[in-house]
Amino acid sequence: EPRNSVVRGAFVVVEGLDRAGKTTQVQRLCSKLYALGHNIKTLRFPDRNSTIGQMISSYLQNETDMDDHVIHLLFSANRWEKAKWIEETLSKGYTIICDRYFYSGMVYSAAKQNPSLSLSWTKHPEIGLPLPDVVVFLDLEPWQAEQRGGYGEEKYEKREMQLRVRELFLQLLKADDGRMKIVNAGDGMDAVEERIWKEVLPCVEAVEGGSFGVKIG
Ligand code: 2DT
Repeated sequence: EPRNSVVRGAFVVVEGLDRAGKTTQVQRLCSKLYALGHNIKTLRFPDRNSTIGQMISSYLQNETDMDDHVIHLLFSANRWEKAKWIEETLSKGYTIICDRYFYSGMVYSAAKQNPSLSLSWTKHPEIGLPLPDVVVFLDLEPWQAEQRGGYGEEKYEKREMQLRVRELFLQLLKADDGRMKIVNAGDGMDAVEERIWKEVLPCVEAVEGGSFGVKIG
């Protein structure tokens, strides 16, 4: 059970390109926070367990084709399925560490260069979702990602796509209000872990101690 002194949990999002080490870093971050006595829940998007998540998974594995707008809205719906759970969990005092969120949703869809699917269009279905307190963007140059063993078989794991995704993440970062932190993920796991920790811990402590978030506007 969460500690009584916690006003609400913090909502922490980890974003980045494929092969940036998100999964490992999310695990390390969780165990460090847990060891300090924080109550932690994890989440990842897409959440492939729901019916919508299974449709997304089938799309990513090139088993089904869908219109670019349709798959975009399914990714968004997959977050809306969890929105209430996120709010309730935070208000119970759990800090949530989330592997990808609507930032991925925006940039991966906009990177397709569909003329009727601009970066600003992609944001609309996300408006009203719980807003993260801090977003760590694990930045990696695509050539570094490729040195880490090449990409997998899924839909977006191609160099051209990854280059555009990175540019769009950097564009979001420029327009951001300060909650998005860029972390160089090109070095060893331990160095990256330390950089993430420096960004996340102060935020978790501040939120658990009494500052409140708002919704995506
Ligand atoms: P993983 O490899 O992390 O499972 O991601 N994606 C993800 C989108 O296109 N839109 C989204 O809203 C989200 C959350 C990024 C699978 C792929 O799905 C992409 C990579």
